[in-house]
Formats: sequence, C-alpha cells, structure tokens
Amino acid sequence: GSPAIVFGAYHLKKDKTDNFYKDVISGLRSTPKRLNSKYFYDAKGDKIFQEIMNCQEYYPTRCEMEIFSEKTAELAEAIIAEGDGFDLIELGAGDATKSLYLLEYLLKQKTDFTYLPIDISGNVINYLTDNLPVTLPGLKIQGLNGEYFEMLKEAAAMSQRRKVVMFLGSNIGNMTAGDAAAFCKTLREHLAEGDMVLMGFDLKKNPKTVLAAYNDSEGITKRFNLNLLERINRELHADFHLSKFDHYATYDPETGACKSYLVSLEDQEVTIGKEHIRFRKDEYIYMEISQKFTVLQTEQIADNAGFKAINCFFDSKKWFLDAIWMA
Ligand code: AVI
Repeated sequence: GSPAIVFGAYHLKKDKTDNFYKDVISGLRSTPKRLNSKYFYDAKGDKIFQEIMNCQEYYPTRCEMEIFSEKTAELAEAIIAEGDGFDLIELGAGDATKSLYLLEYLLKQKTDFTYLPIDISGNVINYLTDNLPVTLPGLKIQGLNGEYFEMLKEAAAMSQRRKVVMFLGSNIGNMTAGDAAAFCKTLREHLAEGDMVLMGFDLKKNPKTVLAAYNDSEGITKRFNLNLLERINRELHADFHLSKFDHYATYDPETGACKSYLVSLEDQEVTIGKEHIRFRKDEYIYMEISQKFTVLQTEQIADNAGFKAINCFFDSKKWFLDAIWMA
C-alpha cells in the first residue's frame, strides 16, 4: 500500500541556497547542460518520489521490500555478531519502511542495538524520532539531521560500538561510477575493521523493464524531473516555462546507465536571478543517472573501497541485491 507519510516543507539555510544557486548556474552554463538530481527532493519532490515508488512500472522499491520482508531473519543473522551491541546507522533513511522489518525483528530477538537514521531533511528525522518509538516500543533511536559523513563522524563520537551502515534503495546508482567509488572509499575511512555495510543495488535486467521504470505511463517521473525546474523558479527566482520542456529517458544495456533528460521544445531564454541561460530547440539538460549493476560489479566496488563482500540477498526475480560488506 502507499506510505501515508507526507513530509512538511523544509526550509533551506542561507548557505545551502547559495550552493543550490551555484550548482544550478554552473550546471546550466556547462556543455552539455546538467542539473544534479540530489536537488529533486524538496517537499514536493519527496511526495512525487513516494508516487513513483507506488507506481506499477517502478519495481526497485517492491523488490527491496520483498528482501526485507521475506528474508528478515537471514538479514538480521548476517549483521548480528556474537552478542555484542551495535549501532545500526541508516544513510538517507526516508520513511524507513524497509528497515522497519529489520528493526522489529532485532527487537523481538532482544538484540542490543541503537538505530541512528541520518537524513538531510530535518522533517524526516523528526518524523522518525516521533513515530518509530510508538510503532516499535523499546526501540533505542537517535536521529541525526545533516550530511552523511558529518553525521557518521558524530555517530562515531557518540559510541564506540560496532557499526552497521545501511544505504538502501540503490541510491548509490544516482552517482557516477567515479563518485560512487569515492563515496565507498570515504565510507570505509569512516568505519573500523569489523564494521559492516548493507548496500542496496538495482541489478541489470531486461532493458524494457528498466526503461519503463523511468518512463512510466502516468508521467510521474516526468513530473519528478520538471519539479526541479519549478523548485528553481520558486527558490532562485527563475522563469522556466515547464510546458516548454519534455522528459526523455534512456537505458543502455551495455553500460547499465539509465539516464533522464529534459529537452527544450523551442529556442528560449530563461532568467535565473541575474543570469540568462539560452536553450536551443532540442537542446537537453542531463538530469539524473540511475546506474544498474551486475553482481560482479558490486563486488569490485566493495573490493576497490577496501571492503569484503560477504553476503548477497536477492528478491525472487533477482532484480535487486542487498549486499553485506565487511570493513
Ligand atoms: C532514489 N533513486 C534510487 C531513484 C532511482 O531509481 O534512481 C530516484 C528515481 N528517479 C526516477 N525514478 C526514481
């Protein structure tokens, strides 16, 4: 069913608005033009992403949900190490729907752990710290609102216990290969020997299945992409006409790269604050990559970053992988 959670509007601090402005201008001044999909997630973007996760064609959420609901015990056993207490950290926790299965199971087993969700959205953290202890009585939870690695440092300063870090949903696929490698290296540097990572990867599969997930028939993904232009209009005083852009998605089965673009339907000029950006007809903005992986590639990513890939959990179709890595 559809998660009933709607996150309230959140307000960017001044310095964050500056970064947003700089990133947007430099991206649109580049050739080819690009925008960073990390900016998709304002309050409205969060809601549209919820719609995507519930739509027919978007399979990754359902696949990973199946892993967490059907293989809860196996997952839990893989991350529990003889009797020691640990910190279960989740990067980009969102509404934690998948993790709930694991948290509930760990509580039932009387496992000694603290759940530390990390999210850039204060509303997400408030929601989780208000509601999870009600849903799961006895849960020890410490929410951390901020950037992933800054908050990881804070978590490490708070306790010396073993750490298990979850990064689900194939969020790593929204980074370029280089950024993903660097991200995993930095993650490894923030962990100690014996710590673990539980990482979600969307796997290569029939190209039509992948493409359909990013080109849904209801046009939800199109709205998701156009919402970033709307956000730029609102927050950076721009005048994008959304009807003058169309959404285009591609999937290359060789590289596993699924990419989203917005295509200008006419010659036009857009004003953003004091800047003027020209678009030629058919010129595109590269919006997002959603990389698909082979199991071997995920093992190579682990290896390069200094992790040992120790366990694989698949859904019944083998469309999605939750991998367990040991630092
Ligand atoms: C959050 N991320 C893993 C999603 C994905 O599948 O790349 C974002 C998304 N973009 C379009 N649809 C969903």
